[in-house]
Amino acid sequence: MLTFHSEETKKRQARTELYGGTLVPPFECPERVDIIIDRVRQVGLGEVRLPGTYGLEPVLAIHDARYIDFLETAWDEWVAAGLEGEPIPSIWPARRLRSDVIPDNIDGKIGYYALAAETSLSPGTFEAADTSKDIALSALDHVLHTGEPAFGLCRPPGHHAAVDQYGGYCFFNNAAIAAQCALNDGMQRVAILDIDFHHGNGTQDIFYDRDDVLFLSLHGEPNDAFPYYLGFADETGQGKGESFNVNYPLPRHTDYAAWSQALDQAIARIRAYRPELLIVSLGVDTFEKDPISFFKLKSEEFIDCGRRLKQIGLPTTFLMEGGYAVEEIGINTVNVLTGFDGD
Ligand code: OKP
Ligand code: ZN
Repeated sequence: MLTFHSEETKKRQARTELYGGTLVPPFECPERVDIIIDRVRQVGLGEVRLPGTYGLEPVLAIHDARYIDFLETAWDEWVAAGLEGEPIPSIWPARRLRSDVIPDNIDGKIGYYALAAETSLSPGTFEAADTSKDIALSALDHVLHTGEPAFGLCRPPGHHAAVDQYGGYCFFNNAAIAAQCALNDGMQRVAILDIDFHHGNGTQDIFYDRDDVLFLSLHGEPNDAFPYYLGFADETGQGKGESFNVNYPLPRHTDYAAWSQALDQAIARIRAYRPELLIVSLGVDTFEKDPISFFKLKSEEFIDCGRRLKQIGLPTTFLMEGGYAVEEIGINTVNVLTGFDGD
């Protein structure tokens, strides 16, 4: 399988993440891509290519123009305001406040556009997100042109990013951008299967009222896991989109036996939808040793996951999302891909 990768993703080098009341080095660190690409080469997964450049038009097809502009200029505005740390929101348009006005003040804008506080902005974040989207679209293009699978080693990840909100380490929703491009290219139905530990709230929200994208997510139950306020089983879509959103919330300590049962249900639903393309939001934070998650998947079990995905028999684009057990992230990610390739 082909991999799309760029060192430009490492332009995001935030120093801080707000975690447990202290500022720590971000779990979503640039070394993640080094370790994954090393493993891709070590096992001989296939050729590694640089992405093409697609510009902002495909981003504008999903995200709000003023949100994109905000991400591009936020760091400079923050510095111009004389602020010294990294931009972290400290107030939001929460319940009982107005969310129909966007402040001019950078502090207010950050709160307006952020959905969570762990994700500090930094110089280079916009450029890294722009490249991450290029990687996703390059992987998609390869799949559309050849029918062969491809892996987009995206960083930063995308599935928490909504139309006009960033957070959970995500800025541009790579999977949503890719799905929309496939539809614009003439496809009628695209399925996005999100197997990251966390619910793909951004992707769900973007396609919630549509029937041309089936979104399915296996994740830690919202009662107990980030992003907490979306991802329940009763969220099934609305209007035309009714029944085209499927959530599989799972409890703490879920092991591969239970997780793969939910995966099989998701696979059956995907087959019934008869999509022309499958996009896999590939997070490996379901791993037993992930530092911020609570499922119990073992390294070898990711191979079986890849095998099951192959069984669906669809042109498939894998896009990297989360995974924070950095030491094993290469093994676990590439295990899914080799399982799919059938070695
Ligand atoms: C991004 B992706 C856990 C705090 C979690 C944010 C997690 C973002 C995950 N105590 N904070 O879906 O892997
Ligand atoms: Zn995750």
